[in-house]
Amino acid sequence: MNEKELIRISKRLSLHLRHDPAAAGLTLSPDGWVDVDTLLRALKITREQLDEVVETNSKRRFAFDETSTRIRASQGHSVSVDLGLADATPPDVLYHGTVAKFLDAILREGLRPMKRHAVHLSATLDTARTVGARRGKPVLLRVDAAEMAAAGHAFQVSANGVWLTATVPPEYLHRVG
Ligand code: HQG
Repeated sequence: MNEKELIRISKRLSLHLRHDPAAAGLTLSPDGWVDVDTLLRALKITREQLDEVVETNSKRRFAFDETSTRIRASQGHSVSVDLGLADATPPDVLYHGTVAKFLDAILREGLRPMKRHAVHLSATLDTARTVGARRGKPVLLRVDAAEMAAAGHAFQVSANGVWLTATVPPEYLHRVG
C-alpha cells in the first residue's frame, strides 16, 4: 500500500479502536480488544493490509494479542477501557508538548486527561515537540516524574512507550521551551 492508504486505514483504526467502535458495529472487550476477523469484516480490509498498518505504523499505535487473533489500540482511548497496565517507575523527568493557548490553564490547574483516559507524557523532548506541533507552535513542559512518583502518583507505560498518569498537578510542571 502507499503511504496515503496506510494513513487512511490507521486513522480508521484509531477512530474505531479508541473512540467510536459502535460506528463500525464493533464492541471492544473491557480491556480494549476486538477480534481481528470481526474487524476485517467491519472495515472491509484484508489481513495483509491490517498487518502492514500495524507493522509500519510510526507510533506502533496498535498491537495484536499473543495469538494474533485480537487487536487493540495501545493508548489514546476515549471510550471506557482498562488496559490492565501495571504501574511502572517513570524516568526522573518526562515531557509534555502542548500549545500556548492551553498554557495558562495548564500551569494553573495542571495537566488533565481531557477527553482521553490519562495524561499522555513523552520520554523525550523530541517526541513532546512532535505531539505539541499537531496543534501549532509547540510549547514544551518538563514533568518532574520522579518527584510525582515519590509523592504517590501512579504511572504506567503503554505498549508503544507512551507514559500515562491520571493528572499532573502544576507544581510538577516547568516550561522548558
Ligand atoms: C491539553 C497523540 C487546558 C493538552 C499524541 C493537549 C499523543 C489542557 C490537549 C497522544 C489541560 C489534549 C496524546 C488543562 C491538558 N487545560 N488544556 N488543564 N491539560 N491540556 O490529544 O497529549 O497520534 O488528548 O496539552 O501524539 O496532545 O493519537 O492529548 O494539548 O501521544 O497516537 O489538552 O495523542 O497520539 O489533547 O496527545 P490530547 P495530547 P496519537
